[in-house]
Amino acid sequence: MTPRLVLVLGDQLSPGMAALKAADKTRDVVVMAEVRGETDYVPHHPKKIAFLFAAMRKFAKRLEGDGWRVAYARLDDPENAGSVAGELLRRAQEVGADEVLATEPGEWRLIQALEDHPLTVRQLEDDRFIASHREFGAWAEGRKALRMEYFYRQMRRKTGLLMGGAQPEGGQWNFDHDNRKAPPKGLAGPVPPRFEPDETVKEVLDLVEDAFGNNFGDLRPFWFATEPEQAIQALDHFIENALPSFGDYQDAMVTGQDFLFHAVLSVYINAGLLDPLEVCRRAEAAYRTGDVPLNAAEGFIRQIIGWREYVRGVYFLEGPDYPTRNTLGHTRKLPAAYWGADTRMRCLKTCVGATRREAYAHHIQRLMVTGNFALLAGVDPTEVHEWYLSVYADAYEWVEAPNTVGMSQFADGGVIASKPYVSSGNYIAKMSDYCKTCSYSAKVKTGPDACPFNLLYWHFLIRHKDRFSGNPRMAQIYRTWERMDADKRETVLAEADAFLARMEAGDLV
Ligand code: FAD
Ligand code: DLZ
Ligand code: SF4
Repeated sequence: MTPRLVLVLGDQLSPGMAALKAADKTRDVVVMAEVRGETDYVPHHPKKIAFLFAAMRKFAKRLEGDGWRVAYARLDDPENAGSVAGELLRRAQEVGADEVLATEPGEWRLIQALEDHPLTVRQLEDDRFIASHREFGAWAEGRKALRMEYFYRQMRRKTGLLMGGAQPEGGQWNFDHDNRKAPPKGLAGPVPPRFEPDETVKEVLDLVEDAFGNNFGDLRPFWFATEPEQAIQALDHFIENALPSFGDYQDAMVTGQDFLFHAVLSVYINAGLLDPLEVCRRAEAAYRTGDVPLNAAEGFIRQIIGWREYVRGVYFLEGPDYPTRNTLGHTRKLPAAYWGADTRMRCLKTCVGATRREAYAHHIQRLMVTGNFALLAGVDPTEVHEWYLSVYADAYEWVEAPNTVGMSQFADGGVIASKPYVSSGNYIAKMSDYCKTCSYSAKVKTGPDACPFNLLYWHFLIRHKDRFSGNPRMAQIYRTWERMDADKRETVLAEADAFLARMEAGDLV
């Protein structure tokens, strides 16, 4: 029988992928490829590229050990066709195939490339998720607003996670009010396990250093897990050492603590090294044995079966134009500080520094520091989107775009967020220790020492007054503005304009 090709992408490293399940190892040939088309569509962090290449090479070896024929292209293979579509064509000619089995990619760009491909490509739904496209579509159908909380409850019922019969464990669906504590002095979390590079990883590190050494981000030290057994070790370590405090300090930000009590597992879950449901079952088991409090287990499980599934549903429901939306009409260029240029804003400097070192920042750093600042400053959301897609090791468009374009930049006009996630310096001062060493002051509202977040907060709200003043959840904020002295209001807006002008001129701000 004519062989078929079985496409396995860099973030499809699970043995149970739909395309592999549908294929026949005695007949078909698996195609995997390190290609410029994927490494260069945005300038990915070198750690992200190294992680994927190393994990891909190890996955390919396992498939071979399992009896599959694998046609694997390394980045420096002279015959490398340079793109996923090109590699499929090349391999089809090599083995005489004219049909491809693929698992649907997590990005419209690639879905389109497979649809337009000259070979016949069957794209099978990626069933590593709890909700199928059809299920999410049915849930969304006819709803005025797609609020995560209601979808999450459906996922709890479906999976049975933290359920006591038909009722949620502890009598409540959501324990968020017990979470989000401000960090006490000296708060420190456990460090995730670090995996020493083996020969495969070392070889990839050298390649990535040569080929992507100029990309933003530190390649070394490289310590990510690159195979499932290591990722399981990272999961066990998290559940034992960090999960018990996960809920309490989920929103805290502490200098020198890049990870606090976060899982640092998205990089593995999104590439297929860990199964999301299995991760949740282990967290639930730790709650049932009394090792983890309910607010922590529930908070963590909600992120995975709630937020993660929900943002994916939105990405596919909204369609290919979603990442380019710009409802607020923002056009400013992304400030150079996002690529490591010096800034006096300690919070921004710290979060970009962690991003550069680790290809990681936790949710509140992404949302309330880098995201918040870009939104307040009116940065073009497409530039913001491309930055997040580049710099984080866990970033693929299906999960990154709804979080950035939707949740963080409100560029989708409120599909995901019911109001924009903006705050003045107060929030960062409360939830972090960054302001203590900043050359601005979060307590100061105007003048040379005023925290830029304080100035830009009002600037944003006034720029978009027509859109937001009618939002019942924001009415109180606008009333506060109206009560402010007229001279002060004028000063705030003039100083915000001056700050933005200095930033655009490349001054140190
Ligand atoms: P934890 O905080 O420990 O959470 C546990 C798990 O829950 C994560 O591993 C992840 O699988 C899941 N999760 C938590 N929040 C979300 C969320 N909002 N959306 C989807 N899954 C979630 N997450 C990505 O996986 N890839 C991205 O490219 C990405 N881009 C983001 C961009 C912005 C602007 C924002 C605000 C958030 C983004 N997130 C993204 C969501 C979140 O910040 C990361 O999932 C989280 O920081 C990963 O670190 P962790 O594993 O330590 O997560
Ligand atoms: C992110 C990425 C990178 C940097 N490189 C590759 C690659 O060389 N080969 C590959 O198959 N996949 C890579 N990926 C992951 C893809 O970009 C990802 O599959 C799509 O963005 C869809 O999620
Ligand atoms: Fe950031 Fe403002 Fe605090 Fe400085 S004072 S760290 S700019 S929030």
